[in-house]
Amino acid sequence: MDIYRPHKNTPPHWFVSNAIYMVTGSTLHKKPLLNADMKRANFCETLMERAHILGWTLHAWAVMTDHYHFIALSSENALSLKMLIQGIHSINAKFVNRMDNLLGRRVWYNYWDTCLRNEASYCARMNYVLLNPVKHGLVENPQEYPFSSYKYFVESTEPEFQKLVLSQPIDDLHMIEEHQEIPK
Ligand code: NI
Repeated sequence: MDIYRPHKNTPPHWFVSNAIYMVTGSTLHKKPLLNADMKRANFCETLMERAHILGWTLHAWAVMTDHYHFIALSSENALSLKMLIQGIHSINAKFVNRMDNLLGRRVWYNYWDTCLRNEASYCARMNYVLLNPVKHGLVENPQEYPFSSYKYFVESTEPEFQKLVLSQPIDDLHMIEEHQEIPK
């Protein structure tokens, strides 16, 4: 399967203070509603498309069957994050429901976002997102997972940056998944 690429083919840059967000979104009741490749492919395409339209620059993403994570540099208007997420949820839900023949069913439940305050936190979260399909047992090698940015990251960033990100400890980030039950 092809690698999903952001429209603006600029490689992720280093950390920018107070402008990079990590977002985690979950399906309703954490049901594995994105249980087909086409559904996750649609999510990736929609994420690229909407981020491009609203001026957000994607740094990393991973889309699983019941949740997703992404890291992106904000557009000039950080408040457009809500619009970005609502657009993605709505477009993807329609696609998923069309495939399942369940018009109007709620697919996406909510999302949680954090503005990343320092480079250490940024690098650890980049690593966390890139390795998330492995963490959730979907693949053994992150390269094998088409619905994450791992390949894009390896192909479009400098080796030193990759080494830095991939050497970050992620053990203390488990709360990112656990926090998903807290409604926003
Ligand atoms: Ni996860």
